[in-house]
Amino acid sequence: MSIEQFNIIESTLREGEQFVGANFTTEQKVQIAQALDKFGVEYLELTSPVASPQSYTDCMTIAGLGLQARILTHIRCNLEDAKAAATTGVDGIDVVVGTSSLLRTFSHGKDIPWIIETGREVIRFIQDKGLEARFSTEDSFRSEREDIFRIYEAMDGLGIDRVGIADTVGVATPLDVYRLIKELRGRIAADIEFHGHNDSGCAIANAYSALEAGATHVDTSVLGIGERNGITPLGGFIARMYATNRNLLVRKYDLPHLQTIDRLVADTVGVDIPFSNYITGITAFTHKAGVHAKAVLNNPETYEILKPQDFGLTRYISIAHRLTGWNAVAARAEQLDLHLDNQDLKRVTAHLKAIADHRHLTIDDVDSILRNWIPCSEGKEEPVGERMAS
Ligand code: HCA
Ligand code: CU
Repeated sequence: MSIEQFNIIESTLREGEQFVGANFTTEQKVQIAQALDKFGVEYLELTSPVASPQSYTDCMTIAGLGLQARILTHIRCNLEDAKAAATTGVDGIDVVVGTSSLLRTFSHGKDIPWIIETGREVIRFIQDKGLEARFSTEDSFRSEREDIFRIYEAMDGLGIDRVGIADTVGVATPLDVYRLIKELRGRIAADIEFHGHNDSGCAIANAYSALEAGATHVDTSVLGIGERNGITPLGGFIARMYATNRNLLVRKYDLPHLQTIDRLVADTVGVDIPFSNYITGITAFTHKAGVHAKAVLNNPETYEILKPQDFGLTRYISIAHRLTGWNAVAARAEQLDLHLDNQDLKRVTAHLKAIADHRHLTIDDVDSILRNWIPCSEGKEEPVGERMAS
């Protein structure tokens, strides 16, 4: 399957609820689900209905909204959990079990034959209910390869819809992900999902690598929220796919809606959108150095792989600093409808740089200096420079 067939499994309402600041009310969950559905993600994953009474009713509420996205819930490898999940009206059930020796020893205490036998029972139950079934091995990258292949092959033998590879602790590199998924792709027929944590900063690259190796589904959450520092962020993943092929890979999503979604989730969980956030961070489309500013003014593609207007955003060229250049200052003068010739623009730029070496300069300072600049042509001989602000 080619990379453009990928699906997003948006897990803000499951993994994201495991973020320390997340305590969603039903109304907030509905709002987030609707916003993500408007954006166009293919799936929404919800917290297990057995987590709490509200979690159960929230699954029913969201499954009953009539959204375009398919609704999944996430359970342990356990028939009782599956029975509860099957009564909520969701379209599918994601089953997860720890397969690393650490988790087998210190979490559930079960061995691989137990996992396969119980997994089969749970998946058959889900299939009998006519629901989409997925089976995932938690901490896949610290599990024995042969163990997880045995598990996936057993599940594939049941005709399961999808299996999941989870980098639960964010330890994998893009090459690790590529190799594991490539090998799995050669062994099974089911779709393959990738879920990657971001502890070492590889979550987006790993998700991309998973798709290159033949994965079909990628888990994301808004702003990447989740356990610890979270998982592949929706916006960053979209930026990655856009940068690869904007027309082929992200046209299916409502890109300008991303800023509303990031803002909504940031406000809901009580954090700011980081300045460095993909696409929606305050500096994502800000250019500073004179050399950059000049080139971007001539052709934005020189320093932008993402077009801000595709996301309903605008670029900003910062000029109030010592690295400024006269082309950027010229653009500002034009915005202010001031007519200064190149010689004046160069002089005023030199003046701005000299000031910025001594004190903090603001855009208001720059505007005022530009407005009060006495053009050379008005002066008698040599540069007259800045007029006293009245
Ligand atoms: C969890 C762990 C999980 C599961 C991922 C998956 C992980 O249950 O909190 O179901 O594929 O990171 O392993 O989020
Ligand atoms: Cu996770």
